[in-house]
Amino acid sequence: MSTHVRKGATFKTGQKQLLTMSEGDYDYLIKFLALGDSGVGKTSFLYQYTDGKFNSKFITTVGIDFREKRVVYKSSGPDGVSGRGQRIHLQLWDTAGQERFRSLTTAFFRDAMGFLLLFDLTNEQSFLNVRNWMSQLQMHAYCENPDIVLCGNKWDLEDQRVVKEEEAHELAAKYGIPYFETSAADGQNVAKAVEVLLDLIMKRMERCVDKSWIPESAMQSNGHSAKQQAADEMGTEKGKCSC
Ligand SMILES: Nc1nc2c(ncn2[C@@H]2O[C@H](COP(=O)(O)OP(=O)(O)OP(=O)(O)O)[C@@H](O)[C@H]2O)c(=O)[nH]1
Ligand SMILES: [Mg+2]
Repeated sequence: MSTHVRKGATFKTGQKQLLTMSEGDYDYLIKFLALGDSGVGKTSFLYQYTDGKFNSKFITTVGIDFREKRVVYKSSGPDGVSGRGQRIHLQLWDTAGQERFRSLTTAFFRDAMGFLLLFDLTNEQSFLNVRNWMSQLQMHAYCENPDIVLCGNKWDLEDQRVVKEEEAHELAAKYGIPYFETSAADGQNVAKAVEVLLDLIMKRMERCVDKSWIPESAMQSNGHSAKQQAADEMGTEKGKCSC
């Protein structure tokens, strides 16, 4: 049985669309969102990922912004062999870390499929606040256990580092999420963190579709496949996504 629904299917949360398999020149549109305290490097991280550039000047984000990038995702099958590449259009939402924008930025959490949660390795408070950001995610994301990658950023500032690698790994393990030490300045692990998040999303999607257990032959009613319908229904109520 194929693990992919056909183009045109959507995964929704309420009325919002998280992921679209489009008829355009890409197969999937996927929305990620970067969050974390002000100054941890969210804007710099995304700028490094999309443009391979870094700006040392701090221009705080006002409200919300986004960047885009096209990538090709190759899933590996059960035998470890890569399948056909999927063309992914990544929409990367960049939120303001400042408290005064909180109600605006959390309103965008529901629209995102995956999250890059950043803290600053040179700032203890930003690490302590990871717990608060996790609670915010549980409250406002499309389900209670969304896919998240934790990033300890500013890895290049070795002499100013105050957060130990082990304690960051422990915290990530407690939440059951991957952890990477990143640098928006030199690019260390930036692409890797995004790739791992994308992999989690694609695997979640395949599990969601597989869960409908509907054979291809039973599809195609009224222009909508039963499998697609099942996929649409997966995320319609917050917290109900079991995949
Ligand atoms: N050395 C170093 N500096 C960094 C790194 N990432 C960000 N910075 C610097 O840290 C400052 C804040 O970075 P931003 O990317 O603007 O932080 P932000 O998280 O987007 O902040 P808000 O928009 O206020 O939420 C800037 O001066 C960046 O140049 C990094 O990995 N290494
Ligand atoms: Mg910013």
